[in-house]
Amino acid sequence: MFPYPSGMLHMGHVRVYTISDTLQRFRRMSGYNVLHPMGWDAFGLPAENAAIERGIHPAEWTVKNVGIMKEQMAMLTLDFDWSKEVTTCDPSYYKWTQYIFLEMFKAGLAYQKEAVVNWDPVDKTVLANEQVDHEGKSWRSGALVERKKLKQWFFKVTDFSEALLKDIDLLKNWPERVKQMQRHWIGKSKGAEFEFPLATPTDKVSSLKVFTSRPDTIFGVQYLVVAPEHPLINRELLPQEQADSVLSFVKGLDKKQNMDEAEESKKGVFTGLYVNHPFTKEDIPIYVAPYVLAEYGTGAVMGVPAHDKRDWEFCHTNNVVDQVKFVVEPSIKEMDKKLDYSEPFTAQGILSELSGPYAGMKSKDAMKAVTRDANKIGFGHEATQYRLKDWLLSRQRYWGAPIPIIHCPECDVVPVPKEQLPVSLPLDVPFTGKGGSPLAQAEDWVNCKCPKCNGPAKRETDTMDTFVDSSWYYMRYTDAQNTSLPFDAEKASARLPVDIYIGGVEHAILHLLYSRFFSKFLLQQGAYHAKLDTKPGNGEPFNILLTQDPNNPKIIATGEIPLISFEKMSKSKYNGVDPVTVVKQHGVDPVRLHILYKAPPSEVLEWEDTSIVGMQRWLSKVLKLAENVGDIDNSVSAPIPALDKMTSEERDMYRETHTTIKQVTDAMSTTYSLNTAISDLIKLSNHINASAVQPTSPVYQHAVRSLITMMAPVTPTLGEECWETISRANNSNEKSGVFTQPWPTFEAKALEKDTVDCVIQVNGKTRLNITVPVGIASDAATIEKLARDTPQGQKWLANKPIRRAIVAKNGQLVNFVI
Ligand code: ANZ
Ligand code: ZN
Repeated sequence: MFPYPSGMLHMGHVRVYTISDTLQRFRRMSGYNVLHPMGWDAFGLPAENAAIERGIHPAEWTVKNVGIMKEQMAMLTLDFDWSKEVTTCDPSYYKWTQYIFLEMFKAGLAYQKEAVVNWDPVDKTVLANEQVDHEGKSWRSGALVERKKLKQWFFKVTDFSEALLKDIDLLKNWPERVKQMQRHWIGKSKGAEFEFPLATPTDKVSSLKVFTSRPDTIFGVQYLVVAPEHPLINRELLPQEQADSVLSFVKGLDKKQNMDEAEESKKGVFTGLYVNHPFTKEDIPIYVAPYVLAEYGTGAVMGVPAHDKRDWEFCHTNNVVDQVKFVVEPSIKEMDKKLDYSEPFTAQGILSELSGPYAGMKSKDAMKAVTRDANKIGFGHEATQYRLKDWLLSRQRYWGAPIPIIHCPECDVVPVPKEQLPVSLPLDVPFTGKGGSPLAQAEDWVNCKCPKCNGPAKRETDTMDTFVDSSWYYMRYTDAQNTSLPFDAEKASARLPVDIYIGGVEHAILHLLYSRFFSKFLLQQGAYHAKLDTKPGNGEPFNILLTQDPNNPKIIATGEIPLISFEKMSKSKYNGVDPVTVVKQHGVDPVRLHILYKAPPSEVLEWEDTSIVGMQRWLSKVLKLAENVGDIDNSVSAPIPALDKMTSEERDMYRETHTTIKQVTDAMSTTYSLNTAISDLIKLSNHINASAVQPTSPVYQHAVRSLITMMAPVTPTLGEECWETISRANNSNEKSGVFTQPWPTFEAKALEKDTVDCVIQVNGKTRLNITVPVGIASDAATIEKLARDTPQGQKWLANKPIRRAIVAKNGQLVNFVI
């Protein structure tokens, strides 16, 4: 994941990029053609804040930061392909972001509607959530922030809800937890939509639709509740006696400092309207309350206080009914869950006496029956809802990609013709933090000609959410210099999907979901080549490896990650551990090693540098081993003897070397447990150090060479240095450097042990262990002899003759029956 150019890499970045650099070096050595690109998620609020606070232009601030961070990356020996660099705030990039927006617009997937924003009444400007403090006050003016409705741009992500949900199953290499988070975010819910007829219908409105996931509770409906934004809440539709109080209640809600607070509140008022219950024929009151969300379902619910917690609370807060009607009871099996009338019973069960013709049915069957009967009388039908909402992408900010739209008084909304892209940001604008977006104040820029009628028109002054930029950059990497398209389909399909995508788990939902949406859209548009279909994860953008972010808060109850902006996060990360200082102090290789050794990628890394010293010590030992080999004249030419020609020490060292090759290869290519790979490498170096095998032995040289080759991806500078050291005595092509060396492969034969650890049982009871040469492991008579030679064997076998010997597991278990 590319970074936001805040001006300084933090430890979280260092970790993520060290992992990817290590893996890419390993893959290259293994013969792969690797693309390891880097870029900058360079639009966003902090640059604009810097402009407001310090008078630096966002562009200047960003360019400076990119320069600093690039140097830091070089210092960390991160090997990126800079020829593929993308910078999202560069017109050569955002031209294509705008192009994709227009494609979406053409496909009907970008549209405008009203939505609520945070409004600073003093500075008269829209605030991002990050600019509103926990008391609901503006970061700059300190004024209490208000809610205001503005017409804004949306992407119709919900058109892809089912595809985004279903195709999670194709993502074989995604962590299960992340897949679960995405499923939950999409939030598919099955149920029914019911349309209650108004008790006094008018020609303007005659019914009220609700979505319910529990049609089986239909007999428990005691009132209906609509969201404050529901069209029913309108002076013309409300009875006169109630209109004033209802409208003033709803208006009062707007003053609530933040939206969460308003939604949390279970307060509500009666609208004066009733619906008729088609099954019970009763008249049922309609309430209005903010706990019902305008954007979910139909913006209205059937209130079933007996079986829904929110309805229960609402009902009791507002004294809606005298008696709660319980229409579902625990089934016989769940008698222990006995009905307690002091709280709602929210599980499924058996329908009670109060459920009319459905009494006695199981919830599951009743849901079907009620929906079927509702269908018959024209009261409703089956329905599916998704929690996923359309993506509000417009921002009333300067530092983002301008939305390429022109508003014409004659022609309405007109897309900017593609040949006029990019719609560039004007540079000379006021940054005051007051009076709205700087773009809206740039009159020369705003006023333009309508592309359709050539009359005077105005540019859209909203810019795009930075998540738009980052939803397709990985595709641009495959063809970063393209000047006629976002990317070439052939080039993209040759590379995509991304094999390994590494980043913080805080992006498990939005960034990854939006990216999936973009790749599905572009695939549908045929921008991708059909070849992609034959690849795993059809149309899905990448396989991921997410790192756990230690400073990332979690909602304890659900384990979910709350949505916090990346910018806000990065400042607080690893409070004050500056990677540059740490590298200067300890050297880059020990820092890289330490980071990878402390925790596997999926776990939290707590930074503390006490054990870095241990890593430094290990590295000097490895350098010593390289010197031992470098001192030998003919280090390369001497052939490694056949297994049966090796001394037993050589045989052990050879086995240890190849076992390590196997394990490290496995960690680098499949399990990504780089921490255990490092401990395997440490073990191998300890073995070489402790062994009696001399540096003159080709087996020793082979072991050291393998060790250094395998360490190189993790510790590139030490790798190169050691390689030069061991190659100094000869003129072979090894001199060209460790990264031109092939990744070592293991010989299966070398892993075989020449002894077997044999557990000996006597009459089925384990009595002793002996080590026997592989050759005799199935020879019961010889094993018996060896066993009788030990004191334990003498004790348990005594002088008794063996009646039967059972040899199992290739001699690892022998049972003597005496
Ligand atoms: C009656 C009922 C009875 C409900 C019961 C639940 C339990 P999920 O499963 O998350 O989709 N609901 C519907 N629209 C809503 C809105 N706009 N704002 C707030 N709540 C809304 O939730 C579906 C349930 O959430 C629906 O089923 C509805 O309450 C409520 F024993 O209807 B239920
Ligand atoms: Zn026009």
